[in-house]
Amino acid sequence: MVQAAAARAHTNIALIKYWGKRDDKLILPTSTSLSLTLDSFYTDTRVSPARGEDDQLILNGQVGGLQENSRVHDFINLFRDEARKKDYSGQETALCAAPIRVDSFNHVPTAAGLASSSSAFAALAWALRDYFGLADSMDDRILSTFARQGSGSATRSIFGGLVEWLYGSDSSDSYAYQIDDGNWDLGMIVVALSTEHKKISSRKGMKHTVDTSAFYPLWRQASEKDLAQAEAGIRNHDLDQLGRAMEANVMKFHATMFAADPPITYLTSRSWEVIEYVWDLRERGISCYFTMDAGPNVKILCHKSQATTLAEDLRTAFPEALVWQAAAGSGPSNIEKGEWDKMYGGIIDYNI
Ligand code: 2P0
Repeated sequence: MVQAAAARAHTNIALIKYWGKRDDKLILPTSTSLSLTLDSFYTDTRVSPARGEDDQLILNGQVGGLQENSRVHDFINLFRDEARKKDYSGQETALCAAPIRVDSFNHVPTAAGLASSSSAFAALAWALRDYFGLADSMDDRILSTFARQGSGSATRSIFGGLVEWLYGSDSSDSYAYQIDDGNWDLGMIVVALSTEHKKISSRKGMKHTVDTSAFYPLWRQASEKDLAQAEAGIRNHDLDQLGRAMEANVMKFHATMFAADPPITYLTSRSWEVIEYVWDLRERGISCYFTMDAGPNVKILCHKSQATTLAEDLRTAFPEALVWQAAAGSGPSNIEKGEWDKMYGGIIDYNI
C-alpha cells in the first residue's frame, strides 16, 4: 500500500455504441460496444490521503461540485470494500477508512464533446487499485468492471487501441479487453462545432431512449450485426469495412432517439453539413467515415496517413469549427511522483 498513487488514462470514442443500461446501478449495458482509445486526449489523476473528514474531488485545481463529489465518493467505496476483504495489518486497515483526496486534470478539450468521464473514471480506477494495493487480486479486466461502475464508457478506457466491452452475463463478466492495438493506418479527426453544454446528458438521453423509443427493441440485435462487421474489418485491417459498420451503427443509434417519446436528437444542421462533407469526400475516393456521440460534434475515422491533409481540408471548409487529430492511444499508465510534481506541483493548492 502506498501514500499516494497517480495514473493517466486516455479517452475513447465508440465505433459501435453503448446506448442503454440493463442495470442502472451496476451499469450493465444492453449491448456489446467497441471503441478506439485516442492518444491525444487524457486525464491525469492522483489519489492521496485527504486532510478533512470526507473524500474530496479537486478537478482542474477547483473544488468539485456536490454531485461530482458524491459520484467519486461512491466509486472510491467500491475499492474500499475490496480492500477490506484483504488481510491487512492495522495501519493498512486505517488507511482503508481514511478519507481520500482526488486531484484530477482533464486534457480533453471541453469543446471537443468527448466523453471525459471515460478517461476520468479509468484514471481514477487505475490510481485507486495502486493506492489500496489491489494489483494482485485485480487484473485489468477485473479493473474494467470497476471502472464500468463509475461510467460505462470508462470500462473501455482501461485498454488501449480497439477495445470491446462485453454485454456479459453479470457484473463479473461485463468487462473490456483489447481486440487489436490499432497501430495500423487508422486515425480519427474530431470536428467540434459547439462549445455549449449538452442539453440532455448521455445518462438521461440513454435512459429516455430505453424507456420510450419504439425502435429500441431493435437496437441490441441490429447493433450486434454491426459489431460483427466491424470486428471483421478490424481483423482484416480494412478501414472501409470497419468504417461502413461504424456509420451504419451511428445512424441506428440516432434513429433510436428519433423514435423516443418525446423525440430527442443531438444532431444539428451543422452536424449534417459535416456528414455530407464526409460523404462527398468518399465519393471522391477518400476513405473516411463519420460517427457522433451525445452532442453535435462529428468524429471522422480515416487513414492515419491522410489525417493531416483531411484535417486541413475540414478547417478550410468549416472555419468556425475546432479540429483535432488523433490515433490509437495506449491503456492507462502510472505517473511517478517526480513526474506528477513537475506537471502539477506548481498548480495544486494543497490547502483546499
Ligand atoms: C459510448 N456514450 O458508447 C456512448 C455513445 C455516448 C454515446 O458512453 O451513464 O458517460 O456514465 O454510463 O459512459 C457516454 O455515456 O454514460 C457514452 P454512463 P457515459 O461511448
